[in-house]
Amino acid sequence: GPYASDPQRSPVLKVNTQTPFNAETPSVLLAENFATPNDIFYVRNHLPVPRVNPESYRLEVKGEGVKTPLSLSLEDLKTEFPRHTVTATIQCAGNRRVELNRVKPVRGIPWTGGAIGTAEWSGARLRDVLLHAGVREDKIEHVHLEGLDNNPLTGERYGGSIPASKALSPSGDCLLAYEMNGVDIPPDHGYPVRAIVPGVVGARNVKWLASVVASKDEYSGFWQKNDYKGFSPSTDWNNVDFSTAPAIQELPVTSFITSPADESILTESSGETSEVTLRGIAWSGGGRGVVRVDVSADGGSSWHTAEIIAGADQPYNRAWAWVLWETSVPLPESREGRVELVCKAVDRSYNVQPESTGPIWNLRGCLSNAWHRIHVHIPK
Ligand code: MTE
Ligand code: MO
Repeated sequence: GPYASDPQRSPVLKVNTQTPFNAETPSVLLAENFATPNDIFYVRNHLPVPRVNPESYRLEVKGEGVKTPLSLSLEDLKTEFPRHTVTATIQCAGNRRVELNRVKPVRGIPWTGGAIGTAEWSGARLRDVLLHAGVREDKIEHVHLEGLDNNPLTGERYGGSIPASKALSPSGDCLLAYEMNGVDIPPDHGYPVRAIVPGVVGARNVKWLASVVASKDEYSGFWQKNDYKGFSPSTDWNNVDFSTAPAIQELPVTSFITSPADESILTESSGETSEVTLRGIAWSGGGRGVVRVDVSADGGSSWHTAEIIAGADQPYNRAWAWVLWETSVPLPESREGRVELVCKAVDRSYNVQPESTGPIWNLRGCLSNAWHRIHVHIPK
């Protein structure tokens, strides 16, 4: 079948679907490393993985918005443009979808919290390549990014677009990346070239990149126009009109407790029953960066500010990567039984996470960023 040439994967990944392959990083492993190891980085594929010959690979740079269309080999991309490295977090729009599903059913892969990861990406700047093609900066509004993967039945390719201002901004840090954490990008993550659009939803970080098109118009494909959008909790599948909402680009602030694991039992012997040590991740889109993470062991009556243990020193408005955080919290006096632990983050614009999932419920289960709540059990 069309999936026969999909690559081997790590057994550590938590698989949601095999064909296409969709799997997340077990959330207890997320905060173990600042850069997520490639083999346990979540995979979100809509289609079979295209196997690309690096010798014959070409990236087409074209569209009404460029004076000189380019057809670049992998070698051209590596040798004709300065190599630029960016540490960026990528998150799927549907990460934490299961929490919305508890309110009311939503459509989509039931990601828990592991459809997010951070890597050091290296490649040519998208801006440099567009300038080399003689981009007409004042004539374009969008840059289309289209992949080589296509639907075996219809031939439709995966693609999306980003605002031209993001693609062209020197501080936007968009890449045509050929390396992930210092090695060739693995087949599942877009070999040989993928777009990295820091601070922007995973869906626009197009893998197995075939073309870059400078245009007046937004990309017209399904995943740009009829998916990856947010709606009111009152919008359902009978009344939804996808043309009324803008495509998701920058993601909202989020945080997640990665340890202890949800529903775990704290033990007397490890000294965990008077206080508990929490660890996790926090991130915001648009390069806004996380300035604070608060944790509560009493449902949000009192808060403890966590220590940012990695990622605190990122540049203003270019904080593309997550932070890792840790803190110890005293457990409540009457602490037998089940205790709720909560975290919430604040980003550089002082945006906060919503307290609950109800008011942010949407039919497609995107943008799930409420306070993260877990439960631990304390034996009598
Ligand atoms: N690019 C192509 N060509 N095909 C895809 O299916 N999935 C997108 C994006 N880029 C996709 C793609 C989505 S929805 C996400 S969340 C990210 O890739 C996931 O990137 P990863 O698999 O490297 O984690
Ligand atoms: Mo995604």
